[in-house]
Amino acid sequence: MLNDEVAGLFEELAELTKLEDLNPQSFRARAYESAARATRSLPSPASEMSKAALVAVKGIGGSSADKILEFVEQGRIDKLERLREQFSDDYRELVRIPGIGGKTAAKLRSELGIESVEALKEAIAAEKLRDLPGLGAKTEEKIARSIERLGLTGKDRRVPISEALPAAERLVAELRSTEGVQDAMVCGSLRRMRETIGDVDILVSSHDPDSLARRVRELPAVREIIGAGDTKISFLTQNGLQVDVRVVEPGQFGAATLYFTGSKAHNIRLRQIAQQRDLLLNEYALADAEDGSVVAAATEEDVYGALDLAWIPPPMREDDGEIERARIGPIDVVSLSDINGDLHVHTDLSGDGEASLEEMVAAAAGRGYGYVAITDHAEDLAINGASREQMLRQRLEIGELQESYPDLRILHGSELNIAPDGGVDYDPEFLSGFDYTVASIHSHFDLPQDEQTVRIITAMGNPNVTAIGHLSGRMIGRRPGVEFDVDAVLEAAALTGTAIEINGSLNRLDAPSGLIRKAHGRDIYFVIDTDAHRVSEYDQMRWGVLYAQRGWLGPSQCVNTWSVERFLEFIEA
Ligand code: DGT
Ligand code: CA
Ligand code: CA
Ligand code: ZN
Repeated sequence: MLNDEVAGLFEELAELTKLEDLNPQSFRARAYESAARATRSLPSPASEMSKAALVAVKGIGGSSADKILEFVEQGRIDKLERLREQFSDDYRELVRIPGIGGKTAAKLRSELGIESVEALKEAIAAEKLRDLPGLGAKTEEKIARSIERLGLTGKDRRVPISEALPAAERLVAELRSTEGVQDAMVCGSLRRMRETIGDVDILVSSHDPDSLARRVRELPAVREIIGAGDTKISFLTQNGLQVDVRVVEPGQFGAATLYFTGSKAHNIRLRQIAQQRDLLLNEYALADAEDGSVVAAATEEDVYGALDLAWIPPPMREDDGEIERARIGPIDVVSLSDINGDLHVHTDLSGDGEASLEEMVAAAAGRGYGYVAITDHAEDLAINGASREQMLRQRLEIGELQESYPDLRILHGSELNIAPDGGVDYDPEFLSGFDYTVASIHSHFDLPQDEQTVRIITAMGNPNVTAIGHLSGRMIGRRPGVEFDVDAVLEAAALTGTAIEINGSLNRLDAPSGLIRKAHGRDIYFVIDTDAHRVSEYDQMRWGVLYAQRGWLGPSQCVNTWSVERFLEFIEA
């Protein structure tokens, strides 16, 4: 717990240092980022380690070690407190708007006194930005559009899932290890894998709900209590996340998680179905409307079952046809245990990759996968791309490694860059030497919609492109995706047999679920990838799978659930 908490503080330090240095590539910020990763995977609690032991860990330097010790001893890091004062939450939100970097934000603050998105919107309405040196009317319009597309508006602000989910999972783990707790679970929009969330909902079961609710107040993650009743408590975390925790008796846990997972529209439909059967459904139970006797309450399966419905995976609960589907029988969506390989994996041959080829391959084998594709960045990507010579050398290394892994098929691939005209790196002959390629958009996000559509379709038509990576290129909460004609792109995927990636990184979750759903039941194939740049990121498969469920993806349309033989036939074709 402590290590995660300290890691979170280092991440925040990195974010704020970029603002202080007016440089997103700030060297000091990078040092904090590696300290965050290193701290998260320390073998023992940081409080039990000496400074010497901390510094000996790769990624932790002397000054980071001092900060860890400072936090262990004093419960705070001075430098962080100072930066928090200098850069308010509102100001930090400002910098998340595409088109506004640290430098522009600093200019807005010094020239116009703008410190929040609200103030920025007012200044745009008054056309004040266009007169600032280096900005102009075009930039002003672009920023206005970004704000609109991101839906960033004051108190309605929604938090990107990448900020909320890891923090919520840590809270749940902490609650589970609290005395008197039987079970704890993330509910609400987060369990439904919405891209952004309003607040975090957590459900806890305990035989003594009242005293437990009191104990929740004392969790270290709690910064400020904003409301508390007998069995409910709402608070803000140290990172400003709003959390509702509710405690129920274990016998009510299923009815309660069902209710608080929502969506509201899904709940309303369930309640109507219950009413038609003279039953009452609320957060405590499904009960007989007349005598109040409980029909089902302990598990979600019980409640759905009593309504003659199959259990519905949470990401599907949006009242978008899932209830009709659940009447027919069990719902066959992809699950983590179906996954047989990861096809978008980087090594340290990519400038931004951290683990060696050996480490990434060993970890894939450790997961019991039947296949893995090593896909380092291709040469056109500035700084991070690998040259032809490096790629050929890697191919030889893979050939040698393969001998040690008889049960894991190691594919030599590459992540290609889709140019504005739809072309990709290298030449056709060199490309045909790869077993597998995933082509992605890494630049020119602002082209008009029809150009983006042609761009993507052209890449799909390339016989050397197996899959399209993170299709929209969005960074949730930070950058909207490219605009393209979804129907035309799906049509091209069907015609060319090019797979569409579902990228499991919480910053991306891309292709968007609406597009996945549109492909449901058609001859269009998806591949759920992690885009791992380090060993721990193989875990992102879990999120990719849950997000795919939001698009109703079944294993038959997900190529990396297939056997090695069937999968190899697919990429050959
Ligand atoms: P959010 O927080 O805006 O991202 O979205 P949710 O879905 O997490 O909504 P939230 O936190 O207001 O409430 C959590 C769940 O509680 C919601 O998904 C369904 C349930 N719920 C809340 N209010 C109502 C209500 O008025 N009626 C019903 N049937 N369910 C509700
Ligand atoms: Ca919520
Ligand atoms: Ca809530
Ligand atoms: Zn990648």
